Amino acid sequence: MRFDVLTLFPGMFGEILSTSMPGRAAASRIAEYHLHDLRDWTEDNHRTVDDRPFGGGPGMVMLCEPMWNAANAIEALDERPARRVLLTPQGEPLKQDRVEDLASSERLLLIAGHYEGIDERVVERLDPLEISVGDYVLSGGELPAMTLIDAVVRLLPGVLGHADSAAEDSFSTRDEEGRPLLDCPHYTRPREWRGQAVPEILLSGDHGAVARWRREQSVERTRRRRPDLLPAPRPLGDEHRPMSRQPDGGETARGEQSGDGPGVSSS
Ligand code: 9WO
Repeated sequence: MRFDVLTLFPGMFGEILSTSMPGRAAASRIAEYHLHDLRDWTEDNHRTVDDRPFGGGPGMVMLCEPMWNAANAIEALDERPARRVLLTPQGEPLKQDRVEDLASSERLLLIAGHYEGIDERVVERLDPLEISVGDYVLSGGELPAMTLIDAVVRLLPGVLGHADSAAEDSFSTRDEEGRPLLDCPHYTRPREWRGQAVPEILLSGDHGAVARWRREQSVERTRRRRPDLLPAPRPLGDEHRPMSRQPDGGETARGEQSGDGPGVSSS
């Protein structure tokens, strides 16, 4: 998979893309990274990439023309068509489903903006997928671009050391309905550390029981920490609403999660 990154700060990417999973992906030729300095597509002596905002206000806005010329020139470097992605706080919140979708592309062009923003006309003309990695403002889109690359390359076939650890971690763990769940807690040696023991069940050797415990931990953690990932709980005072029949003959209020209740769960 080919990644092109358009940025004012190509130097920010070196260590990240040459280390860990992104580094291994490049070393094994599963991914290639091409960094491009937006200033290379300026035409004036000062290599200007920004100007003052129409309508006034603080800060600077990135110019249309260098970004347009850069995107077109970069895309012409390889015949594979690139999916264009702009990293911006106004974008679609990045989720694992989108990461999986992007990992199926042959080529991505990631655009990292800077300053107070990018002239809207070039965004409209490039019509990129706009992606946000979280609801906070950074100084630029570079760290989000690296975040996206890291999330994508670890899904590429052949990059992982352990074949199924990508399929088992947070957001690859899913409930019966396919909704993402948080990961379960993990433990390694020693069995007791400064008075804290490892949960007994993990030492039991009963793989079925371990799988059930982990699933239950995932569901409980998700309920406590990220209830937004689960279906809406039944409103209070809703006890008398008609019940729908479950396949196992049990009853669950419509909209309530079909589970085994506290303490047990199916894996
Ligand atoms: C700056 C700013 C200053 C005052 C009031 C509002 C403001 N918005 C911005 C702003 O959005 N600046 C951006 C900086 C311009 C485009 C690149 N920058 C950026 C990308 N910051 N944060 C991101 C980002 C991208 C993806 N996911 C999370 C954050």
